[in-house]
Amino acid sequence: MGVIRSTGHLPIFRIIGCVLRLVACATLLLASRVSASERPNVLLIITDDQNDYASQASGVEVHTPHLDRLREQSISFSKAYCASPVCGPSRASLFSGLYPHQTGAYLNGSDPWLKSRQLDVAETLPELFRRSGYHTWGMGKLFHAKLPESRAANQWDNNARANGGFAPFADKEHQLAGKFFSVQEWDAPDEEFPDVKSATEAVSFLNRYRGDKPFFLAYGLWRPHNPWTAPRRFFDQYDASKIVFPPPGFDDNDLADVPPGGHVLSEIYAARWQGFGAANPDAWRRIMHGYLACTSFADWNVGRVLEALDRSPFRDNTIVIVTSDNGYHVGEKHHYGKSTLWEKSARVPLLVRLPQQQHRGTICDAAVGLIDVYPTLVEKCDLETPPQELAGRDLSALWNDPDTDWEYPAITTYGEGRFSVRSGNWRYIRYPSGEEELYDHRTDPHEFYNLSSELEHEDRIDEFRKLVPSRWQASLGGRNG
Ligand SMILES: [Ca+2]
Ligand SMILES: [Ca+2]
Repeated sequence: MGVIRSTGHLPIFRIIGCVLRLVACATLLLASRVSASERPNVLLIITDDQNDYASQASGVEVHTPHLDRLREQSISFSKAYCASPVCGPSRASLFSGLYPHQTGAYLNGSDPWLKSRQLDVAETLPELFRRSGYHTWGMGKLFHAKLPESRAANQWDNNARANGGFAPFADKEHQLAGKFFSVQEWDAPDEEFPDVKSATEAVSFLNRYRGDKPFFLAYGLWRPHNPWTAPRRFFDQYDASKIVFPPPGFDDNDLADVPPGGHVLSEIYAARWQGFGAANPDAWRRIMHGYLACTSFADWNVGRVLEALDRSPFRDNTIVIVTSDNGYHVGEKHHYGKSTLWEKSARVPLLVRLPQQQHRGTICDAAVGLIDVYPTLVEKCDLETPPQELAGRDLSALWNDPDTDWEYPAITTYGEGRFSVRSGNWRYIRYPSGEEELYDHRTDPHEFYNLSSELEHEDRIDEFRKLVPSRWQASLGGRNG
């Protein structure tokens, strides 16, 4: 009988077992769904040619209230650097997680996504987000380079390449102001600017998107890139006679200790700027006024999108990243433009606001790169593994533990063999001829004093030389500037 009872009970145990397993499965399934739905949204905002004037130590007064507010809510990287000091290559690096010396994309006009073998097999950030189950939405100046048709068509769910005509390029009539190098107050409606139109679209997306998938939203601005045209009210925020001038990073005799390789870069835009009359202090001051007005105009556009995010249901589960593709000289080192290996071209704003503003107000002084954005997003958003081996590192170690030893140098290159690195308190530069520069940022934040020939720094320079890549991918071509 005992056997019969026991056989009689077995089905009950089995049923209980089955139920328990079902409950466990359902719990796991639910948990995985919760975890998938808890993956954060991402709002990536990229301004264009925005240098470090808005940082507190710059000595330049610039009105960026939205960036200032975001800084209070974010982890702020005080030493963030682009991988390349011009638009196309910097963005190729940001969106691929590969350095220019790995892809050959050194110069603007190099068509990196059409020509580079490495980029051909790499996944872009939006491609990876999409493959990982995100809704991808892009608008404005993002890649600044053509992608193969099939890739362009498949990485943004909003078909950004066609939407509004501003992605990846602003078309000529929307760049505003006939001359590319000009300063002009604009009295027509705001909506004539591509940055405003793109921001309006981004605001509309945030207002209406209620999809099941988390989103990756990328908004690329054209400003403060020239032409320095902005609605008049942004010019009016500055009293032209009170603008700090010349800018604090200017020294009349600065280039005397710069080797010829540095002069070559500093002269890239010389002809254009002589045409503008920048050697005339009044014209130069006018350029500064235009650049500051456009920086404030960019900030206003960024603010519109941030405010829309904060009014939306996504406020507390979105990672916000605001940065720029490269910095800009407004006369510093006798240079008007980018394309150099100095701090003014290489340094960019980088703010990361985490969901629920975790670690808000943290200032991180480690030298980091835009190269680190890709791997950081892979980790934070639990993305699939991309096919390319990422060159950067997940930045979250820095906000999880501010005392982390961050021994990774922030590399900026411009052309084969032209190398620059920020590490600790130092900037080291090496040109293909072997000419070098070394600056001590503890005492020389504007890089006035080239210490590379001083014997006491020999060992340090030896260490920096070891960071120069042993292999440089052949250049894909393009143009300087
Ligand atoms: Ca740029
Ligand atoms: Ca100097």
